[in-house]
Amino acid sequence: MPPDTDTIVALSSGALPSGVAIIRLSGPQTKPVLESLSGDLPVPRLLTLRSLRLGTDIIDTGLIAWMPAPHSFTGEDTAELQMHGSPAVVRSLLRAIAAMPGLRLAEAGEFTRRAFLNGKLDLTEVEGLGDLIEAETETQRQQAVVRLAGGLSSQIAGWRETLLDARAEIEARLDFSDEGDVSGELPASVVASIEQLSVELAAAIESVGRGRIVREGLRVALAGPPNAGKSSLLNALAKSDLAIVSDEPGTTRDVREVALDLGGRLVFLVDMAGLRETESRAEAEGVRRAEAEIARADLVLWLIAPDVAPLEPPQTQPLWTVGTKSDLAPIPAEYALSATAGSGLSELLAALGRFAEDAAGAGAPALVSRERDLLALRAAQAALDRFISDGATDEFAAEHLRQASLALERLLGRIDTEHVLDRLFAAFCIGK
Ligand SMILES: Nc1nc2c(ncn2[C@@H]2O[C@H](COP(=O)(O)OP(=O)(O)O)[C@@H](O)[C@H]2O)c(=O)[nH]1
Ligand SMILES: [Mg+2]
Repeated sequence: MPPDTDTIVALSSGALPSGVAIIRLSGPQTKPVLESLSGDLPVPRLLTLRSLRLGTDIIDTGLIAWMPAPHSFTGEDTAELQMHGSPAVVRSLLRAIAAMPGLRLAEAGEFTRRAFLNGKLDLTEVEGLGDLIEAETETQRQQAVVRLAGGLSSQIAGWRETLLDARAEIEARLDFSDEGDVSGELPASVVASIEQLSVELAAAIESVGRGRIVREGLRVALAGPPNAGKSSLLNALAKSDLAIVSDEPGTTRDVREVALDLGGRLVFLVDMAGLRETESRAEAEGVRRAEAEIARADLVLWLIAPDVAPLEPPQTQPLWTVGTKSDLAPIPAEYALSATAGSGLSELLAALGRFAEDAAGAGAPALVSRERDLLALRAAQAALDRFISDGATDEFAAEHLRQASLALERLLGRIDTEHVLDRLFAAFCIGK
C-alpha cells in the first residue's frame, strides 16, 4: 500500500460515456487542485457551477462540491467534480490532476480504506457498503443497508457494554478481596446478564446461515442422470424471461449457473454433468464437479425422465424430485414439467420462491452473513461458555470475558485488521 499522505483521484461513477461522470479527490492537496482548476474554492458542501480550466483551456463546465475535513466520506479534504460523462473530458481531467504534485490515481477501494482508517466506518460498515454496491436483489439491498448504517455495530456495542459491566464487577472483587468488605460471590444479576448475552450470541450465530443465503444467493443444483433434461430445463428457465438476473457461463467447463430474482431473493440454478459411472476421464471430472455442487447446494432438484433409466438419488437433504418431459409421459414426482412445452415451469419457480423466502427468513434483515461474523461470534460464545462453566470470580473469569470482548472488537476491525483489510478493499472498485 502506498503512503496515504498522497492525495488520490479517481472516476467514481460508472462506464463512459454517460450523462454525468463524477471524479472524486481525497487528501491534503484537494484544496489547491480545486483552486487551480476552478479559480477559487466554492462554499463547503454546496454544489456550485464552475468551469474547470487547465491553463487557459476550459475542459468542461459542471457542478463541483468541496467537503473539507473532517466532515467528508474519507474524513480528509475531499471534492467531487460532476462533469459531462465524456471519455475525453474524464481522461484529460484525470491525467492533468494525477500529474499535479502530491497527487496520484486511487487504488481499488482506497477512498473507503481511508474512511475506515479515519474512523468514519468500522469494518462491518465497510462490508455493508461493499455488499450494497453489489446488491442485485431487494433483500440484498435491505440487508446491506442495515449493515452499512451500523446495525451490527450497535448490536456489538450493546454486547460489549454488558461485558464491560460484568468485568468491572469482577475487577472490583479482585481489588478488594483482601479487605473482606466485598463478598466473593458475583451478584446473580451479573451472571444472568452473561447468560442472556450467550443466548443472544447463539441466536446471532443461528442467523448467519440466513444472512449468507441472502448475500450469496440460494444455490439450487439440477441433478440427475444424463439426458434427464437438466440443461433443457435451465435453458427454458433462462429464456422464459422470468426473473433472470444474469446467465453466466460457469467457471468450470461442466457447470453453468443462472441467477434468478425470485420475489426479491437471489437464487442460482446450477446445471451440471449427468451422474453415472464412466470410463472417460473428462466425464469423470464432470461427475466429480457435479457431486461437489450437490454437496454445496442449499437444495437439490433430482430430475427423472420417462425415457431415461432412473438412478438412486444422492443422499442429501433437502431434495425435490422433478419429473421432466411430461409431454412424453406422466412421471410420478413432486413436480412435473416439460421444458419443450413450457408447462410446469411457473409452478416450480413459485415453489422455489417460497423455499428461498423460508431459507432467507422473513422479518428483519439478518445483521450477520459472513464467515468472519461466524468465527467472531463463535469465539465470543466459547469464551462466555468457559465463564459460565467455571462459575468463578477470579482472574480467569475476568480473562474469559476479556476474550469475548476481543472477539467482538476483532469483528469491528479494531484489532488484527491488516490481513482482512487487504482482501476486503481489493474487492472494491476503483473510485470507491
Ligand atoms: N420431449 C421432450 N424432450 C426433452 C425435454 N427436455 C429435454 N428433452 C430432450 O431430452 C434430451 C436430453 O436433454 P438435456 O437437457 O440435454 O439433458 P441433460 O443431459 O440432463 O442436460 C434432449 O434431446 C432434449 O431435447 C422435454 O421437456 N420434452
Ligand atoms: Mg446437460
